[in-house]
Amino acid sequence: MSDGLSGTRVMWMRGGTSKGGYFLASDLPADPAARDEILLRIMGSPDPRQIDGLGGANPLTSKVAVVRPSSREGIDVDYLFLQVFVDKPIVTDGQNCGNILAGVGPFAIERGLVAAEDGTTDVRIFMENTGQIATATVSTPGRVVTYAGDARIDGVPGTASPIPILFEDTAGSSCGALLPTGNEVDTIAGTEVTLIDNGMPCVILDAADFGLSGTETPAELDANTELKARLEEIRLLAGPMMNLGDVAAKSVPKMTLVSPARSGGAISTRSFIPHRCHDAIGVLAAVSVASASLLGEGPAARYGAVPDGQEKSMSVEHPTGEFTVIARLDDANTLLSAGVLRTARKLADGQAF
Ligand code: NQM
Repeated sequence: MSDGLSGTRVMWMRGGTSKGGYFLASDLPADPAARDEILLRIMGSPDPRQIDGLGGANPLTSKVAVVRPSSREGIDVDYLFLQVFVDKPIVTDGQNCGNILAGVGPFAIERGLVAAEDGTTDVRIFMENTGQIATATVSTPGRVVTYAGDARIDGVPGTASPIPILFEDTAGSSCGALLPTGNEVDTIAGTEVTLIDNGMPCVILDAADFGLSGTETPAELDANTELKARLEEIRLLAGPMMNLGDVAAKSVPKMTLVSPARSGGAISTRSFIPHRCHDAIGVLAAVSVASASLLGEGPAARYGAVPDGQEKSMSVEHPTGEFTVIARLDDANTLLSAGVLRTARKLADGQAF
């Protein structure tokens, strides 16, 4: 364990379309305040450029996974996700992250927490932020983790080894219920929204209600100060309605504008996380948007082109491509599980200061 000044062991990884530091819990102080102080210093926060640290000056590249062996029955490792704010001295465990999750399996095997099989290795992960379980399948030919492969995910150049992830029982992960207000549609500050949590608390909004087509680039949306002010007004009101309390200093709920799919998918999105527009969309945010499309009414139901059958392949379009969610439903159309494909890559392994 480190005091941070003498160096802290870390593996830097890309997980899906995010990037960050992966730590063994035993390599960090147990006290959260001491831990967060080290993480802020390693990332270079607070500073919009994170010039004095390893963070990439974007919420998507200022992320941390803390991993420990699990004492839970049938679970290999426990994973705590921490968002290190870029420009504020805040480290929060108030949300989960399905992209950083993609690196947890390879990291756990590389650090010797999970024994690799020859071929592929299933890693059962307890997600501490939400108390839920995911199973990630890691390529391990010859019992060694391989990052090279043929899988392609939008938002990441090139190809890498596939990491399929299966989520079960994600409904109400942070809000206590899939629809925390009990309604498919609520009206906040005069705008119709769906408040939903199927792994990530999301406010689903109709892009048209903001005078937008939904095809704007993240840069265009980020420059739209009037839009941002309206979204934040709605977000602050939505927080308590979603059982999240005061969300002024929290990274949830995410604000997701939806519009009709343009490239043959189920729906098109622009997702704010929550103050900056995502270049793609978060994993569990995509699962939550897909779930909102399955409802009877609301902005996502309005536009969602939902395929038939109990197993639905739902392509959620985003600024840099699409994200396919394989949704498995029961006879009552309740989502039983969601499958996603991610990749990850080890970037560096050593000591951070
Ligand atoms: O929704 C960004 C990401 C995420 C979170 C964010 C994520 C998820 O793209 O599961 O993956 O919403 O801050 O990494």
